Amino acid sequence: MVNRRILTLDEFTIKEMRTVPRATGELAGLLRDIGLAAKRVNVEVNKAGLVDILGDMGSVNIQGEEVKKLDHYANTQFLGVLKHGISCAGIASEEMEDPVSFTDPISMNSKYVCMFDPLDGSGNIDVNVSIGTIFGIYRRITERGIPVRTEDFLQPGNRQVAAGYIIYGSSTVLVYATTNGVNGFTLDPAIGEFSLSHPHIKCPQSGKLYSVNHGNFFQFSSGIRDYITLCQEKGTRDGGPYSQRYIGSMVADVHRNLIKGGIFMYPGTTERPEGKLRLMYECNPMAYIVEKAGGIATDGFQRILEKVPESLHQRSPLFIGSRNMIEELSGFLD
Ligand code: AHM
Ligand code: MG
Repeated sequence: MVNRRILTLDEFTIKEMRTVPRATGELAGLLRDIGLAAKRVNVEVNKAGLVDILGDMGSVNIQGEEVKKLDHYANTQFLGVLKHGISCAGIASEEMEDPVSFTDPISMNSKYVCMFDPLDGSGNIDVNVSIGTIFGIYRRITERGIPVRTEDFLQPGNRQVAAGYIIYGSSTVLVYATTNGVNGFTLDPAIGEFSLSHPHIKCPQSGKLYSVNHGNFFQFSSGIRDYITLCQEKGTRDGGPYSQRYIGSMVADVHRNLIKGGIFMYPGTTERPEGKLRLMYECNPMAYIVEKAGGIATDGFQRILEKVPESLHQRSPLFIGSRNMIEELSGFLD
């Protein structure tokens, strides 16, 4: 007997698109392709300890960081699946210096481009800790029928039409947001389908979790240090100290805080005034998702989604999470 209470990712996206007048189904197709690539990456992540895919690939990416094998694999999967799909005109990725535009006639006629962090939290690959993929989808600016160009990718985050992430953790979860809201799907390994498990995700207005790399404490501004101290000393309006949780995979930290309520911070440091996270591949998609769930994302001065990007690989400080917590933090940032 088929369990018809289960709604798969494909069924859900198609159903959702049907509510949009004049929708062509391209976005649903693109999300399906991303889900397919994620399933392939998931298989490799799960057997990473068995085959010799672990460890450093040796090369150094354009951020000056070592590329691990699985990062490379994930990048190749997303690139390959979207290139051969029919709903994407090109992708930009944290792992590639330049965006790739797809030049076959079908792809050139597609209206969307995609930004990817193919495997976030790569430092955790070797040690069996949750890692994830982050993506943001934009409508191209150039007319259809020609290869996409840099300006199609270099758009502010508020131009995203959808964004999402996949977490390869104790279970594999895909969460995506559109103007209609945020929904989460858990991969059912028995049937190989992402099934709706977290409908209408809303970020609690307050929480009791704060996530930050404490090792950088003395490199933060005095305002941030004071806020962290408040979290530890007397907690908040609600009373009681917060609990500190920091996985080191931003996608997993933000996912937990999105569900339970909390704040994630990666501020600028004296060594890295712009912080570590990439605006286009990490901050913008997560900001879009959290805002659609009712939370806030800021760089300390302005909304992440309003930042006008100057380059594809630029970094940005990030403060993201429950509304009341970010509002409380902003008193310390002034
Ligand atoms: P990555 O994309 O190379 O994995 O780096 C981003 C990761 C985030 O997921 C995480 O929050 C952060 O780096 C951890 O950095 P740090 O070790 O400085 O706290
Ligand atoms: Mg990353």
